[in-house]
Amino acid sequence: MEEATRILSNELESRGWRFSITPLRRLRELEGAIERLHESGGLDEAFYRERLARFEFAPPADFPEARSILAVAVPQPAVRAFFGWKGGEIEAIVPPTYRSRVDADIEALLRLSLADRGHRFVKAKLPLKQLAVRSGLGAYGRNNVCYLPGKGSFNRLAAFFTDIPCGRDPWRDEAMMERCSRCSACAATCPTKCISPGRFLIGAERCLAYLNESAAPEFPAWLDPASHRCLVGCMACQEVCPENRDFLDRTEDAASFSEEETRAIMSRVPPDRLPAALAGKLRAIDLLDDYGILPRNLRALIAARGRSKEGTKS
Ligand code: B12
Repeated sequence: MEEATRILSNELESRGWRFSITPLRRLRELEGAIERLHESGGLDEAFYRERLARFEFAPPADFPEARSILAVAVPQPAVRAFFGWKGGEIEAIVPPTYRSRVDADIEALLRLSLADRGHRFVKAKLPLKQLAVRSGLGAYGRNNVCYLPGKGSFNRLAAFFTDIPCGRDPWRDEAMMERCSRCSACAATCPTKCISPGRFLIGAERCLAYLNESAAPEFPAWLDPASHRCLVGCMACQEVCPENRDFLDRTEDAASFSEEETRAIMSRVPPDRLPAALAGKLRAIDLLDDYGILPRNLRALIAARGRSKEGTKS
């Protein structure tokens, strides 16, 4: 094993992280798969332009020594935030992998493991699930999320161009977990029915995560108002998945917002006028940069809770 790979193996795997190293020439296949889907009309055009046209299938021009793609998978729990509201509290989940600050931890570790030993790495904007699956880190679930063997799907993915040599090429065909051919729990529970039996790809433009990550002022009229359970994203298809059973109880409490703070968020206090303590709490749940979507999402969450209470009474 190459020295750099051995060091990565020690440093990353001792933390429960997983990684793969793929030769750079596989970039063409990553790009080709997305292009083919796009050209065949398999992707909603607005979704493609907004989310997928940003991939960059080449290392930067100032990195001609790049030889491989390093993919890293880091386990992450969901976090819970509490929002004071009308004398009570609203619980809101921020699903695993929204905590983008872990990217800084990954880069810090790579600096220690690689850069300090004369290697270079540069963050790569690539289709990460495809890379993870095709480089052998995991397999697709029926819900289109990538699962690591024995570790479920609550893993944030990241990729880097590096100059470390690739030993054995790990490339393999795209694979779905065997269990998914006998299970349709995710499709049955998806609140927007974006997982459909006749097609492997989810209808991303209908996914609740797509809707509540967007900047649109309102949710579409067709969306069931009872769907909202998370502050952003959605847990439905992953929560019900038998492969995640052992990882559901790891949710961590991250922040408690007073009613005054909740009302400040809902009334769209401009980000630069947010009190420091409130900004700190939003940072603690990694949503300070996405603050603009929170008033709409919180309002929807509060309304959904109200409805479920009414439902319990009747
Ligand atoms: C755009 C995007 C979204 C969009 C679209 C999601 C989607 N399924 O494409 C929206 C906003 C809806 C979204 C939602 C979520 N996302 Co998102 N998202 C992304 C992003 C930026 C790109 C994903 C992408 O390439 N989509 C395009 C499709 C075409 O890619 P694909 O699904 O891999 O498609 C391949 C397969 O379908 C395969 N294929 C086609 N037919 C068949 C048939 C079979 C049998 C098989 C096996 C394969 C196969 O071919 C395709 C091309 O290779 C990535 C970050 C990144 N840079 O990659 C994060 C990312 C995929 N998201 C992530 C997460 C966690 C989520 C959510 C779970 C968040 C949440 N809790 O709400 C949800 C999950 C929704 C879902 N069920 O997929 C994680 C996934 C981590 C993981 N372990 O898999 C990523 C990698 C972010 C990260 N840094 O970790 N996301």
